[in-house]
Amino acid sequence: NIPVAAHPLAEDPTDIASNIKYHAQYSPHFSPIKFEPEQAYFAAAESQWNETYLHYHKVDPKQTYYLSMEFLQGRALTNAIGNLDIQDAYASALNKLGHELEEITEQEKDMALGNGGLGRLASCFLDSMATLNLPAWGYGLRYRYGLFKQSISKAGQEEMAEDWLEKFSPWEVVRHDVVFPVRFFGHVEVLPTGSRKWVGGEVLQALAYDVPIPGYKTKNTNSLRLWEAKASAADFNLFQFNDGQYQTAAELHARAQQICAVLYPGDATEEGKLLRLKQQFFLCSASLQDLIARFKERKDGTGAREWSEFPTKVAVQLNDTHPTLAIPELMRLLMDEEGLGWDEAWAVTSKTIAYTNHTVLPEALEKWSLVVMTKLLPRHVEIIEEIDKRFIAMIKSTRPDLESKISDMRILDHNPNKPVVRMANLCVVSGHTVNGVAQLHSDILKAELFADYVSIWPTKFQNKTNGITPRRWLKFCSPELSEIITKWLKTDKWVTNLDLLVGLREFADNPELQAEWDAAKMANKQRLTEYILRVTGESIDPNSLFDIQVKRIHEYKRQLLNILGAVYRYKKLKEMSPEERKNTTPRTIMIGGKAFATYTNAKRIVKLVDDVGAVVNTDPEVNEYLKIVFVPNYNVSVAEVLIPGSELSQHISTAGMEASGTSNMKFALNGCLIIGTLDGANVEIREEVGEDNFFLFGATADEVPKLRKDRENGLFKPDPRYEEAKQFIRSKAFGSYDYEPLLDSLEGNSGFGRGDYFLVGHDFPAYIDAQAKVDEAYKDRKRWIKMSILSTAGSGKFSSDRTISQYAKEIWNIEECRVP
Ligand code: 26R
Repeated sequence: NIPVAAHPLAEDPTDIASNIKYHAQYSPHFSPIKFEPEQAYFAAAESQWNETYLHYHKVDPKQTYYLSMEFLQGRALTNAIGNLDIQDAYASALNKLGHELEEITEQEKDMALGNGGLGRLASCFLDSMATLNLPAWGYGLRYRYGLFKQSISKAGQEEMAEDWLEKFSPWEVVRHDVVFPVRFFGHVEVLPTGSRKWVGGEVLQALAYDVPIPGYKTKNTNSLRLWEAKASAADFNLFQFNDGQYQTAAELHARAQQICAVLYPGDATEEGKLLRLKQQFFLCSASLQDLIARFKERKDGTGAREWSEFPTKVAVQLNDTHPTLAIPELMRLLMDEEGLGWDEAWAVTSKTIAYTNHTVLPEALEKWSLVVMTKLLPRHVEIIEEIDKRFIAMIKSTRPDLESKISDMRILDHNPNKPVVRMANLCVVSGHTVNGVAQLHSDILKAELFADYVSIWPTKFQNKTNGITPRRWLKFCSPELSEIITKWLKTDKWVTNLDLLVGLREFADNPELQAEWDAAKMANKQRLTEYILRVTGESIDPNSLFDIQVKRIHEYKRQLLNILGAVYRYKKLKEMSPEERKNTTPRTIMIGGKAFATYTNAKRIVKLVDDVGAVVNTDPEVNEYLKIVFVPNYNVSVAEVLIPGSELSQHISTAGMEASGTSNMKFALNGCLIIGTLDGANVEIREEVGEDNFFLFGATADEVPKLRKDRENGLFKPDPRYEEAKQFIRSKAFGSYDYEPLLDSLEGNSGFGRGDYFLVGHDFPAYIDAQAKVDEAYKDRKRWIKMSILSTAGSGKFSSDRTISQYAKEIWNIEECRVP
């Protein structure tokens, strides 16, 4: 008896239900019987989305464009209805139609167009931009296949393509009228006027797909614009076709398809590298053409605007060096297409572009072969060479003291064997602002990586400590805890003003709050227990301490330290009498994360975790006290189950190597205590939650270089407990897989090893001691719950709303533009 009709912006359950019925029947992409609740939401929200666009168009505020090769959006439905604050109405609408909200949300595939921290940060930023009513859009690529799906077999990690578009995504709209040409290869021609023009080569079309980014309880709905590559119909030459040259005609189409086929998988062959460079340029060129068109179209629509006005209307943020080609591409468009001179174009470009660095790992600092780049982008190489030349001239004339540093500081590295373009240098020289992503990281950038530039441009370098959206990462993923917080703070304003969480401190000892807190955490642990059973077949004990490390598998993140600690714990448990075991703190250690397919040591770590788990979990002597589980296919929606159910989480990278970390913030916000090193944002989290509520261990960033030297000079004395743990693995206690190469990487004298570059051996004893403190603290239930409450109470700083407000004020110079 529910009517079938469309109700824009429905809030009433019956209206929502009739919306859903309407779209199930009339939406073009589905057979009439197919049930599509997301479609119904979408149509309702579309009017707000259009209103936002029109409002920005009318007001013409300065707008930010966040250029990123990665966006890790995860699922959209819970977030969408939560932001409209219609969860309850929506759930009861679905009930009227015989469905459960949870079952419906589970249907949605994760939009995983990113690898890890950098991609998820971009998505949290979009959420905050919309919530803060900022005119700010994301630009990215619409990869046909996102991050691979991981499964664990006897052989270890296996990768499969993840087909997120399998049954079409209801969360995107194709804009057939938004298409820009993007050229590759070709050559540069000098026109009679003396100006230069890039011609020839192949021209592909960039087609826009828009994903709506709703703000929390605000009308503002921003856009994430994703580009897809197409060959134009004109290129599909009928004459060639008739000539039987089907191959030639179809080739461009095939090459177009390749560009957005897959998210870059990491290390790659020379061929793969060219494709990555094509992807990067494709994103930059399409996005810049689009935002320039918008700049011209706004105001009076005549296109007659002063170019000097451009930096007062447009801010472009580069998410790491991946979109660096935006710099020479903006220069090219301004000079070759719009007729500006070098100085004018340079003034506009350098006032528009800013760069965020996300890593100091040398292997992740992008360098592109000059030979490859010259073939693909001949005009851009000319421009880069000119920027380089002018930079060197500037140093020589104004800073002769830096003359000896020029070869390190310049953009081109003319190494005779392999000349390269250093993308980070190009960003630092060309951008108006460079920022790191946590205080320690920004300090390291200034003191080391970019030290020479700091003396030229002392005010160019900033810190913007990362943040996470409290909507997805608390309110929606842990409704139980959220309700308790709202009840005790007597307001739900913390959802958009996370600093209000400090108000919980005064109740941290209150037994009533503690009981409610405990119950909410237990409910989340129960949910996690069911999840683990479902995906691994392993039953874990919700009364044990839930200890989680989830992140990409990397040697610097030291999952190996975690598993060596677990092996040591297992060995000690085996040596105990049954009576002694009863006095220990039962633990469930969960480890999850994906390894790059070609990163062999990372894959060995995955295999080791799984092998150790297989032995420990089936050992009747100990498995009441210890379980070790590898959680397969870690992604955003898995994180939404793991993080609320966690009690201890591990952020144990070698100090100085993790730029920030962002899951550390999500765990802390969810009342999970951290065991960690003084690295990345851990430093600031510890400051905020209080040092009594953080299990600290390990060398500090400034100690690391000397420790490495000492190690090289044979001055490292391994702790016997460390030797014992490694020996236990070598004894084949966990199967016959060849762990020698992995264990050798920890030794100083091996062909495989880097002489324990990541200092696992040095930090091991301190780690074991810190873990013993965790065990003790957990035995005192009241104390633990209090620490958990204080962890949440101290997490206010880590809202991405705070981070984005700082970017808006201190880098972009943009203001809110609220849709009335
Ligand atoms: C160039 C290519 C090989 C490449 C290198 C590195 C592609 C992608 C990356 C990902 C890096 C840059 C990344 O994800 N960095 C992470 O950024 C997070 C958000 O700022 C930080 O929290 C995290 O510490 C950092 O590792």
